[in-house]
Amino acid sequence: MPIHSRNILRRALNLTSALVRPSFAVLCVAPLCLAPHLPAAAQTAVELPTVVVRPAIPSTTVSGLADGPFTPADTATISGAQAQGATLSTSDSGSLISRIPGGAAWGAGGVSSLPAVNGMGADRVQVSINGMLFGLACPNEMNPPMSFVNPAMIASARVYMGTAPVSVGGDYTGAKVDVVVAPAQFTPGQALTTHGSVSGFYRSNGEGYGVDANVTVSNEDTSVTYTGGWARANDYTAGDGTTIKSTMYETQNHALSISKKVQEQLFTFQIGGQFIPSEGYVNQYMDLVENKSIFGNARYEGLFDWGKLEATVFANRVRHTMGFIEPDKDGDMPMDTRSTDLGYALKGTFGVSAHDIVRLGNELYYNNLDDWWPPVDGSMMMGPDTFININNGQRLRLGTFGEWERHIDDKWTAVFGLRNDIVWMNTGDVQGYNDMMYGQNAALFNAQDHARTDFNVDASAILRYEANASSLYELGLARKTRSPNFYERYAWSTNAMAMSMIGWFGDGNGYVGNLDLVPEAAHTVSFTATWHDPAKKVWELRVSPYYSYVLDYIDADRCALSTCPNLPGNLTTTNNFVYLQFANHDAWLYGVNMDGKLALWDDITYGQGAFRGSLNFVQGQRTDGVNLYHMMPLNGVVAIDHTLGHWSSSLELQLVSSKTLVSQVRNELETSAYALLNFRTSYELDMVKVDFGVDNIFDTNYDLPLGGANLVNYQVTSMMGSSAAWGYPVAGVGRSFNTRVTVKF
Ligand SMILES: [Cu+2]
Repeated sequence: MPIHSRNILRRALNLTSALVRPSFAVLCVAPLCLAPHLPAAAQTAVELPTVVVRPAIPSTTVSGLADGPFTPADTATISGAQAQGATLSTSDSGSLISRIPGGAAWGAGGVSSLPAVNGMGADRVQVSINGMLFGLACPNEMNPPMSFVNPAMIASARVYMGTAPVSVGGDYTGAKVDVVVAPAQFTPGQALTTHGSVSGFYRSNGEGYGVDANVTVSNEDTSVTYTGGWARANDYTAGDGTTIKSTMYETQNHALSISKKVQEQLFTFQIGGQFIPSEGYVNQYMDLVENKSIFGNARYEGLFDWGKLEATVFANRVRHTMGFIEPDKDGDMPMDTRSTDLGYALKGTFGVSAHDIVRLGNELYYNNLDDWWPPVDGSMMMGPDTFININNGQRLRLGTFGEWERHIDDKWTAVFGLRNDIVWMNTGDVQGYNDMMYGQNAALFNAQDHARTDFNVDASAILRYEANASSLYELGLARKTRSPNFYERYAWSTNAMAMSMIGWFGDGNGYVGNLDLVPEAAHTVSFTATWHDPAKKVWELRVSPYYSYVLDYIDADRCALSTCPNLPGNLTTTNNFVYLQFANHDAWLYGVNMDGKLALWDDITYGQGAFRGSLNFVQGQRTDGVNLYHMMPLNGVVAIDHTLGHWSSSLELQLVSSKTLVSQVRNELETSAYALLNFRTSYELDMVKVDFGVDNIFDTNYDLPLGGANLVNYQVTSMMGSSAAWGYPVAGVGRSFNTRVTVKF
């Protein structure tokens, strides 16, 4: 290997692992921005008031070795400081995705939003936390991966868009989110030093409060970090004073990380867990009444003469129970799941010449799921047997890729990659609560073969042209494949109640699986242009249009099976909840994301002021004319950020247009346009920082475009006594005064 490349390799390991504590200024050494690798609390000194997206910084040297995969220009990074700043307003890590270009969040429980990027949401966005993947552990996806970290625990999150290199991952069609928690942090010398922070917060709306803490004990080759937090809130109130029922929550997450550096090798071992004793769901019929998890992962990074080797192994166990949380929902109907995740990932990065990097990798991911509903005492309909929804569901994926990154000259870079993922799925036989109501469905399902094997091929090609120090253009082409999840394939009952228990869409509809589903394959072309002043201090503009054609997009059709409920009305109803079956349909999505900033003034007396703005547009439709579900309407942000001495402040106007293109098969609800004004300020002196903010200053009443249906506040009398009224979206949070105090040590 050329000496030049070797030096870059050395620098890479030193930079990513041997951070020195006192210099917490954002270190940007092209193409690295090191701030994201610092623990969240360590970054408060450089905290920006809100999430600002940092585009990839181009480099004219062989760069990929330094910072893992090639970082396309449309990649978004949420730094630890930004994640911690968001804690003032939210305890929901998934909602942070709504702050990046093209990002949005599907409403769910208070700490369980499902991320969506460029119109692709839920399972289409793959989330890894320190390399760990979390499989499905609930038919409503109440415990999505990002619910296993509190925002303040996030040291960095990087969001790769739809044309990202294949080395980033497989089995997703929308985006990949890489979250880093408690990374290694070394300090000079042999003596152990201790530092960390404790913070507490209070939000007036919903009376939310909680604590976040982290502490690191480290020296030059050893680092031990604990990070964790606890948060709880009551139901929130909308702008018109309505208490939005079933939106309370309580959660705690913890992680302990131990890292050891031995010459040019870094070993990290991490354990952690979660406990959620209660989380209400206004857009589901059930609530989460207990979620417990425990996880462990080990990571190795080493530099060799030939390049870099990275290895990860991990295991998770999740135990989840649903029921009803009084007084908003009552009754007795336990539903249980138990899920295990096991996996490894191996990646070799080879510096084959001064111009070429080759990456080869292999990963295995296994998810096992049991989903069962114990009988309800004294219920004819829900007894006497246990309802088995998924019986020993197994999903095994073996992924292999090769990628070539060529630095053609000072201006041109190309990345080509090819990837294969083989997905094996199977599940055992099932039964209902009783033979009379469920026997026919169960017998039909049990008579069929459940084993499925998908052979998925992904590819990605990226061509970057860095015209000069202030402009960059990048073209991306990719095919990304996702195999169906357990419920899309194996949910088996067409009983109305059972169907209503399945679906992470929050739409109040019922779903049944489809054994004939095939994987969906997104073919995406994207183009990104970034312009900025050469020093990137005065202005920056990024424009990123994209188009995806998705073969066999996994959507749903009205359930027409002879055993489906409410036939034939179910096929034509336009103003009520309906019953659906998962189905493949070709579909397209297109859109454009824009973001930028502009320094307005820089003055000793008045500090620094900057304008920040973003605009996101997406549309999606099946080729048969049915609109795709949960397409975020046109939206944007305009903001002024200001710093002066120890003060930093931000005034932000969030604008969202009306949602009128809605999914006809799901009777998706339209929502109106709205604007929200938010303010926040913080004052930091020595080891203490005080944050204060007001969200939704004018107490505007508005409906969440991706919040689904409010199934709790609005009821109609029915056979069951009362049931959810159709036609009511979920209103967003009204005005809230938020404050947080952080003490560092
Ligand atoms: Cu659940």
